[in-house]
Amino acid sequence: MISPKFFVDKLGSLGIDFFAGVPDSLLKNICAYISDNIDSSHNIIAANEGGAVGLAAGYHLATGRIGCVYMQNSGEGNAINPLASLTDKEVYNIPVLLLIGWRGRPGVHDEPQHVKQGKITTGLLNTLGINFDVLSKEEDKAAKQIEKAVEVMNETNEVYALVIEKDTFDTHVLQNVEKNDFAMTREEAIGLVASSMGSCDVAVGTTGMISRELFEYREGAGEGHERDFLTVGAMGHASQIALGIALMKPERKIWCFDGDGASIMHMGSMAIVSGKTPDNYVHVIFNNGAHDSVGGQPTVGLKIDFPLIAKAVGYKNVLSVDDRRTLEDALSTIKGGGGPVLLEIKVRKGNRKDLGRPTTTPVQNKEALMKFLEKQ
Ligand SMILES: Cc1ncc(C[n+]2csc(CCOP(=O)(O)OP(=O)(O)O)c2C)c(N)n1
Repeated sequence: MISPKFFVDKLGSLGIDFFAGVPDSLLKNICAYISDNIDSSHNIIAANEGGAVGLAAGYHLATGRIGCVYMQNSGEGNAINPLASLTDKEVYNIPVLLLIGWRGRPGVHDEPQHVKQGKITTGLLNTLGINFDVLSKEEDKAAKQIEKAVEVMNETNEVYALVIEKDTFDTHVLQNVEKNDFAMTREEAIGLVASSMGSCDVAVGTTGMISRELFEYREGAGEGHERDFLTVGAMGHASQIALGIALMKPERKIWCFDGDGASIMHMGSMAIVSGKTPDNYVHVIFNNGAHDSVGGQPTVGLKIDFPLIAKAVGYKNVLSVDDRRTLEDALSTIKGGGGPVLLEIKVRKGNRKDLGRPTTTPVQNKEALMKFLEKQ
């Protein structure tokens, strides 16, 4: 395995000391090391991976130096547009070093949402004409690959990618943790919101622990899962899936169970929700100020005012709560109607260690929900 310090020092010795990206569980150790050791003007956790490419491009324009963008391979989709129309050699020809966590690598068991992306990870790089190496897990070999990447980028000004397999980096536990001590855990808040849903209501859960905790809540309550769409991939799009359902099923209340990281990833979608004025729409953001599902790296979630943003784009009702009592009050207000509603629930970071995963496949989940939506 490679020590994160070795990797970051090696990049530094070759002039790369600017980072931007979206954290990933497979890159957890290297992301944690970067967070702990690189100052916040040289490590920017971006809203999405395309934004990170933009940041590295701006950094290059201002300094002539090369920035490093880290991402899970699911982020390739968000990054393709700036990679094809900004940094590409046929456009501005701007060098960026990509560090791509390879979830779902063929032959390695992974969750369903990573299987397809794992198969196309290197193919997408080939299609984009981006040179890449799969980073060796041995430091001396990895050092040579990094040297080659930087040499190619210096010579050609082209983007270069290092694709990272599982267990490439040694452990580094994030030290620089921004603590919050809100009264509720996310799981407790999810349970309270789910238990207040009406019998015809639908929930659309975002990527990561939120959907897993919603699934576990139903299991614990002895309920079925047919009313919940658990969006295992497509991070940041749960609010639009919920909107698509809400517009077609105006007689049902549709709840989006969103995260702060996910809603920031495609925040413009909030303006599209309010623009359609769905009075049956409730957007709940479980705000722990972190990308908790992939290692707890900070988001700007607790530094921004979600209710004010929602109000500004036109949500009819906005509420922010941070304990059980105020949440219960908010849920009874929501029962009175008046959507679209934005409910921010400030929660503690962390999850139960024995948290399970949905036992149904994505297709089973979809079919059960569609059947549930047909009934009235
Ligand atoms: C496009 C994309 N980038 C990155 C990821 C990896 N990822 C999965 S969950 C997650 C964090 C979600 O954070 P948030 O929405 O705040 O919810 P929390 O985990 O804190 O409850 C990330 C970054 C992903 N699935 N898709």
